[in-house]
Amino acid sequence: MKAMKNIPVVASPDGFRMPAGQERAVRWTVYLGFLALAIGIVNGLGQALNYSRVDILQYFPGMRSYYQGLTVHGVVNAIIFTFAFANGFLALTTARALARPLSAPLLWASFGLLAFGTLLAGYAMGTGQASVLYTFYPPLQAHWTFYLGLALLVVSTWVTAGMLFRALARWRRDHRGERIPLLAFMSVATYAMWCLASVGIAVEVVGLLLPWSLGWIDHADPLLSRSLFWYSGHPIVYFWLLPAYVSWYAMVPRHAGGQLFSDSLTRVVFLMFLALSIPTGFHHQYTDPGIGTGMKALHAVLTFGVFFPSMVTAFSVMYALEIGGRRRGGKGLVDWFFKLDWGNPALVAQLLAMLTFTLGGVTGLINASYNLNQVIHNTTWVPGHFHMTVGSAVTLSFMGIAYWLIPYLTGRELVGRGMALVSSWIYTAGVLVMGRGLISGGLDGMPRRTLVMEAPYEKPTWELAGMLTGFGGTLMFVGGALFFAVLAGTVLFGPKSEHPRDLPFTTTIQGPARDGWEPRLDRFRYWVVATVILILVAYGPFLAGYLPGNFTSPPYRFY
Ligand code: HAS
Ligand code: CU1
Repeated sequence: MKAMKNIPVVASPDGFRMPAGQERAVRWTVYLGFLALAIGIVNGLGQALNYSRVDILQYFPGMRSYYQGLTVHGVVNAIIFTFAFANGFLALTTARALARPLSAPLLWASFGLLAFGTLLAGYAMGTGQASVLYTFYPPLQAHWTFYLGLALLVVSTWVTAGMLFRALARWRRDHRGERIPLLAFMSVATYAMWCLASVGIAVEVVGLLLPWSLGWIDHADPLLSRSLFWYSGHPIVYFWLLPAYVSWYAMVPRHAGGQLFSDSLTRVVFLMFLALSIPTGFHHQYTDPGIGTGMKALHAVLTFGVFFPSMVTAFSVMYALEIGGRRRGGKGLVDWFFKLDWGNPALVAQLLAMLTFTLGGVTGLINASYNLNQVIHNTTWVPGHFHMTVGSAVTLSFMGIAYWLIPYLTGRELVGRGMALVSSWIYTAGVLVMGRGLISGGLDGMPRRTLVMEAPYEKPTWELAGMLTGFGGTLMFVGGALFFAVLAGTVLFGPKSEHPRDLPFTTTIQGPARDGWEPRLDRFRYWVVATVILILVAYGPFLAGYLPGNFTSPPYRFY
């Protein structure tokens, strides 16, 4: 069975479409995500310009403070946009991969929860009653609608997860002994990871913060809340990233005219993310008192572990690209790279996403080092890092996906291909310039989450870093605006397309084996048990020593 040349990553490679009503739900979910991104990008401009001492936030309707803007920016970009995109995109990939419909009521339920959660959290943030940032650490307290909104956003991902798990279980019942189509495997593994990961934030929000904001509990426990938050807060970055990886593995090789190297290796990568994403949360809490040094060191080591599947991804994807480049006439060591189709907006956005992500990876390694972290923690280095990961690898990839997904979902052709290409380049240039500003400023002690314009302790050397941050952020905004022009143009004015349409999925060179050890990769149940054991090892000692907690902190509202 091995070494076959052209194995599709989906069942029924000759074509399948979701029923129109279900596709409509996916479309609206994706729209909601991009609407959130649009709001987030406008706020992002305000945040970046703050570093170059230009205050445009004062002109935003209803904007009372820097922290309100920063909260909106973080929540809509990092939570609403990413959740919506994952819910819509991975529902579509799962249905296509299994070649079976999902459930229209569940798709709409997930959309409805997302929309209602957005409204509730949006109300709290928009009226200035939740300027607690996207990490919402107590003892800062927000209006209860903020916490309830967040809870609903998480529940919407659970509804999607349940729907995907059910579809897979039914597919397996009808296809006994068959390997799960790779595209479905990746999509479901992503949600399996997130289901285990989101328990922390759910317990924190529903069990502690919501009752506290309603006055049912008088005091909060900051350390317990932070630990529950980061239990979910590290793996959440992979919930953002993995839909992009689904595209890099299953679709980008096709855009590039190449092929994916190995089915099994890809499955191993996703299983490593399942197992290793969660037991690493303390790398956000190296400076928190109350957590043992040994446990922090364990999380540091496991963080280096979860670095590994991304390294594998880098080499795997590069190989797929190289095949494409060589098929297009590329010769020698690097020529293939330039022979790639640099005129295809869907490909270019994702190639640029990969290039910036290499820097995101390098900075992540420095964050993860227990000792080096002391230098950069709570400085602008950290937003430097995450704009080269979620702010570009993920966002640019989702933009790239949109360039074929929106035409696929609307039956309209992409308008403004040139503008789409320019958008990606400008956005990337912006991320790199802003990243340079934030990273160097961070090394120089420039604090994150600070209105530097009003900081009395500013260092003269922050001037250049701040200018680069503001300038780069402006470029990102321009790139983003061009993206939205393309998106709106396509949805509203794109010419109706005649082509038969399918998802642009790739084939693998080494297909899935039916015998030997490889079919065991598909036994999610065992991998989930292994993951739970690892989580108990990583969090058990802390919780056993700390619970029932120290609920001593009164609420604070500084806004
Ligand atoms: Fe991180 C903080 C460690 C990845 C997001 N991270 C953050 C925060 C966010 C975030 C939002 O250990 C701030 C949270 C807050 O508000 O306080 N991060 C890591 C590590 C990784 C990592 C080790 N982070 C991400 C991803 C994110 C994300 C992904 C979003 C999507 N991060 C940390 C740590 C902190 C942290 C600490 C706490 C810092 C502190 O003190 O507060 C790794 O997963 C990175 C692995 C990445 C790679 C790169 C692989 C490259 C690929 C592209 C290949 C290119 C190709 C192109 C194929 C190994 C796959 C071919 C082209 C050619 C040129 C040929
Ligand atoms: Cu992390």
